[in-house]
Amino acid sequence: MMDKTETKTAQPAIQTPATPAGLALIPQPAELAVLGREWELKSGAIIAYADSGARHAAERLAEQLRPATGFELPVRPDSTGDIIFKTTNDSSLGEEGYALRVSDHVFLWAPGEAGLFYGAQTLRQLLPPDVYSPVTVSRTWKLPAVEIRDLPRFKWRGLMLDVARYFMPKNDVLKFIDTMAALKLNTLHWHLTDDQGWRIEIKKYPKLTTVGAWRDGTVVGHAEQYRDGKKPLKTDEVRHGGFYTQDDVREIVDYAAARHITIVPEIDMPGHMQAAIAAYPELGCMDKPVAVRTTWGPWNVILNPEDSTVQFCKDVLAEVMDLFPSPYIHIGGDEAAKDQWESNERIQQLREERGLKDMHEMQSWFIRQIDDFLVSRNRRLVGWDEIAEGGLAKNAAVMWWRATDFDNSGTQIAMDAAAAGHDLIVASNSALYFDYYQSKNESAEPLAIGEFLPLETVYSFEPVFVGLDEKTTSHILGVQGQLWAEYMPNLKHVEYMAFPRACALAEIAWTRIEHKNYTTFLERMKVQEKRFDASAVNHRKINHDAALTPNKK
Ligand code: TNX
Repeated sequence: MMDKTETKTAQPAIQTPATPAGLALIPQPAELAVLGREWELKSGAIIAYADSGARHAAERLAEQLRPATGFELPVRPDSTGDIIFKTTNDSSLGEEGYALRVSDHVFLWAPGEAGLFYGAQTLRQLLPPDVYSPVTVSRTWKLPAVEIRDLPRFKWRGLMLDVARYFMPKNDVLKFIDTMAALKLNTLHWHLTDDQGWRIEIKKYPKLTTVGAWRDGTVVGHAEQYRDGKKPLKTDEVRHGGFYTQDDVREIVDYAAARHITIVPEIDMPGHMQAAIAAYPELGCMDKPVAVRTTWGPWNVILNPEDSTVQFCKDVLAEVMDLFPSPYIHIGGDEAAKDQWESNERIQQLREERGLKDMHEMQSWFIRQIDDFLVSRNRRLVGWDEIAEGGLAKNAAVMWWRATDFDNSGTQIAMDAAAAGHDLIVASNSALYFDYYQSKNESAEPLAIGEFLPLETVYSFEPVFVGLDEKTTSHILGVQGQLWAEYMPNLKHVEYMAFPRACALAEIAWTRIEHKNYTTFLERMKVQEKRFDASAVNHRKINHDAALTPNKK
């Protein structure tokens, strides 16, 4: 029963989904047929893997099902069992696709381990939401008999997590990874450094963490009220900080990899570097030392562009590359104000020596040094879209945050980048900035950076928007939601801002446009909210009575 015939006969029966009642899959799969029966997971169930390539996925599912069911669920190398995993060479499923048939047993097949893992995540969603509970729930575990064939639309399905503004303990990061993986997201862009804190141990520069990981206080309330000297800055004077040791990083990277999540580390440069300059003042442009920053917002402190500073960045990145196998290394490049360069005689002299026209060219020069270094180590640079003007290696990727689908104002950035050979990750601040308010009624929400980004705006965002030419479209790797954490002091708060909007993101990233539907999404979210409750993931409750009235929540 486990031969190729089964794989083949599964295919023709399947129709495209209209989200049959009771199935609450997020993201919605490509093809789905409900067979009208039920299957029960019983305490004696055996999980089998038919070949060694299917072993990890089988073990991971057993591990995910044990806590809530309390079942032993032995995992065996076998081609028969109650839940059977098998790798196949069905290339129509792509690198990450899978097929799942639940009939008198569960059969899950895929060309690769990622697909088997995603199939197992779908299987979990077919079970009652209690299956996400970390403690045993005594009940029956029935699921509908179905046939599913599924594969993602985009290969970059990301969330950016900012742990520089507030340190997030290791176990919280692991929990966040679990929540992402259950939604078939596969990229965690980890913003590890910024003006307010340096969060990764670098052996060659110990002061980055002994000094740079700690700040003496945090601005009280909204930073905007102090901007331009409106009021004297008030901080809570509570020391805040923390960092990941290299062992912590390895553990987190492995944990993510086991869940098919690539962690893309970001070391932001040449701006957003005040924490490093606090640790090593010689990296900066000022005569006086600075402290790790205690407030938020764009800022003018910047690295100097000396060769020695470029070398520092390379040394840091060399250690980063030893820890992160990601093909992409993010070097920031955003919001680097040039006033400290403009007003500095030594830097003006450097600019002339290097034959550069202005300080924008100086920034490009800086980023290009780093690009060459990453390329020499077989990695690809990725940076915020400010880097796009700088003549980078063709395979550098651009994180396109100024993407706006409503007025095309950011379109040129993407077209120019694609014309220069760069891939794009759509990280639009008009649709994918999850640090923005979830309600127009700001006083009913926890303090946020500003703006308004309701769930429906996220859901209806189309990353391949009207106005992009074919070449640009072909360069879009995928999409990413941003969790800038200025106003998110802990995981609970990060989760509140992330969910449910990251569920909408998962559907943009995975589901084909013709299968997206906001009405059924909201229905499915009713069950997803129960899954979040069962796994103690904080989330902003959807007001289901008002949810279909746009922008009135
Ligand atoms: C801009 S968009 C930033 C971040 C802030 C964010 C807040 C970008 C590349 N940089 O430094 O945290 O706005 O929304």
